Amino acid sequence: ANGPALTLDQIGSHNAERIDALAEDYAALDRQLARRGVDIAQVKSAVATFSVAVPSWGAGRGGTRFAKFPIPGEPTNIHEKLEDCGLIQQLGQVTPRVSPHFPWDKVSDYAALREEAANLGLGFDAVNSNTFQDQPGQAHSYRSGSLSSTDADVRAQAIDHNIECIEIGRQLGSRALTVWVGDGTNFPGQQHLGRSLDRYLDAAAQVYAALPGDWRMLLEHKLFEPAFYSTVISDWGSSMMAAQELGPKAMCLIDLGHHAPNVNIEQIVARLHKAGKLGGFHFNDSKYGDDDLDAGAINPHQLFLIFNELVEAALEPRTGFDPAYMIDQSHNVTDPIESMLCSAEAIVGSFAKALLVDREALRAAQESNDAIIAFRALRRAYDTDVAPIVALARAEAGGAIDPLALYRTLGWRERKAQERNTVGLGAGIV
Ligand code: LRH
Ligand code: MN
Ligand code: MN
Repeated sequence: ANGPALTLDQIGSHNAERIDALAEDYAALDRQLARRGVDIAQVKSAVATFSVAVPSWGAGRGGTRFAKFPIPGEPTNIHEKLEDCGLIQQLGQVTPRVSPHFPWDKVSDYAALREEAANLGLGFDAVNSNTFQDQPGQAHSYRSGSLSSTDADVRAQAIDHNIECIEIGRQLGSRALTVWVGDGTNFPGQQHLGRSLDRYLDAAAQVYAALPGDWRMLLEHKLFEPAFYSTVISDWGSSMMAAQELGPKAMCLIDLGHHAPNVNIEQIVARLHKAGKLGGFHFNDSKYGDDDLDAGAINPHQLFLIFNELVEAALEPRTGFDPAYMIDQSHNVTDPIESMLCSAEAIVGSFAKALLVDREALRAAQESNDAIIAFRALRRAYDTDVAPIVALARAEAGGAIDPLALYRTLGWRERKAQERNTVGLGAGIV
């Protein structure tokens, strides 16, 4: 079996060259934060406990409806994807789990796959089902929907697939099923808006019934694409309604790109938390739609505000508050390993910044309706460069002080280009 890609020596000598400068920056930040009444060590230990899962599908180069431009050495199957994710984890030490997608990641022996991942230092996060595409040899088409189809045989096939995903996830040590359906319409009148939701709820309840006791079912809403007039689970309202109807194990998952432009996502976080239904995230960023750009690349302030709500939520936890953090991105122009390293850093950095908010000052300003001081409490935290905290936490966990720089010295893609099959050209999201 393949073991870790990097030797401890490689990381050790990389860090040795950088640790003195990092220690200086950390000490300066320590003094600055101490003046603000913040204990840097506490922030660093909270950062050290944070993790976010990477998507198996994000390890390959993404594409659009128009084209995909593969790179030499990109992974072509789950084994190679795990290898790349293992390297990301070794370098960054914040992404110890992979979220798989089925049937894309289908293999014949899942116990062996779990072991293969473990040898690379990885576990598995939520399993994602796929009833938004037809697969070769499939009995019924999803062209008119899946869990909400008007055809009972199609619904049964979609239910079976989700139950099969749970079964696979069980073998992989996963504890959540993420369900996103592409179901919806392109024309007013195409489907009965109420009845399609009823059919979805009925079918989803059959999937829910197959969940093991300690599992969660994460419902992912999305307002458009591939359906461009209406989708069945279009927004957090429909998602929450469905989660409430299904039961306590059903929770809502927020994919940041699945909203109309300028929607206040941080408020959605607060609302779902209030209802005890905040299940998890697919982190990414977007400018126009479900762009699947790298987390924090377009609107890092929004990412910070979302983490600010998560820190608030943790201070007033509801039953079952334990959101699943996952990345969901499409890397069309970058090396996916580099994108995921940088995105994970942006995500954990936003968390670190949210921890710096002076909550007492914020609360007092909120209570006295002092808008500018309330905003300043947030802005001060957002403006702080937390890189030394994140880098030191990473180095102490065994990762690289500058993961991207170390990755660039490895010649990883060049080596993999010799070993791996070439990816075919063509359109497609993965
Ligand atoms: C849908 C989505 C969903 C899918 C993934 C490939 O847009 O965000 O999470 O499973 O993309
Ligand atoms: Mn998603
Ligand atoms: Mn999406």
